[in-house]
Amino acid sequence: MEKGKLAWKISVAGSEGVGKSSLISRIIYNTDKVQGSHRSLQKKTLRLESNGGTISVDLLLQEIDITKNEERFIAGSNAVLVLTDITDPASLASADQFLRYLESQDSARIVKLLVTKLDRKYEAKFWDEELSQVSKKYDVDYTKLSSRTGDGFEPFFESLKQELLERYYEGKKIVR
Ligand SMILES: Nc1nc2c(ncn2[C@@H]2O[C@H](COP(=O)(O)OP(=O)(O)O)[C@@H](O)[C@H]2O)c(=O)[nH]1
Ligand SMILES: [Mg+2]
Repeated sequence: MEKGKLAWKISVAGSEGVGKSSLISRIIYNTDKVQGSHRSLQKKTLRLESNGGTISVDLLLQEIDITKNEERFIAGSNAVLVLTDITDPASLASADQFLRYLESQDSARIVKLLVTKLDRKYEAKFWDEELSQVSKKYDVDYTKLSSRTGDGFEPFFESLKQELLERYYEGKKIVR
């Protein structure tokens, strides 16, 4: 039986308008209606089943505008979600630059590329060809989702939680 209280910091990064606030609302409130302010740290408490016990984890979510020199705030993040808006090619260029910056940091944190506004796929300015190039270049997975409709969100969030949990156990060197 496992007990304990953990806190994982998750940075949601991207250029302005990519959907950072909407994704945080989807994670916390299961809606895309934005409730927090830009720089506030928002919290969601999760109860995760693991090793036959339950662990309580506080997710601390913070928004980072990568075009406004806010990179330093990613310090201490367990995961960084880099967002790019499927309708905005400039946001992919910004994401690419930011992924290069993260790579140069050589940290053990989880990094994911998230392609937002999937509900607007008919207005897409890039698709798998461009995305897989970026994904290969920085060795990060990408997921397409919509914070508006929730499409693609649940499987992504489930696997992120599992990966965070695995990193936690690796860190603690607990053999499973
Ligand atoms: N259609 C659609 N619009 C979205 C989605 N996510 C965000 N938006 C819209 O994009 C705009 C910017 O979103 P916001 O979350 O404030 O972006 P931020 O500047 O990165 O925090 C707002 O008008 C949102 O309603 C989505 O999944 N689908
Ligand atoms: Mg915002």
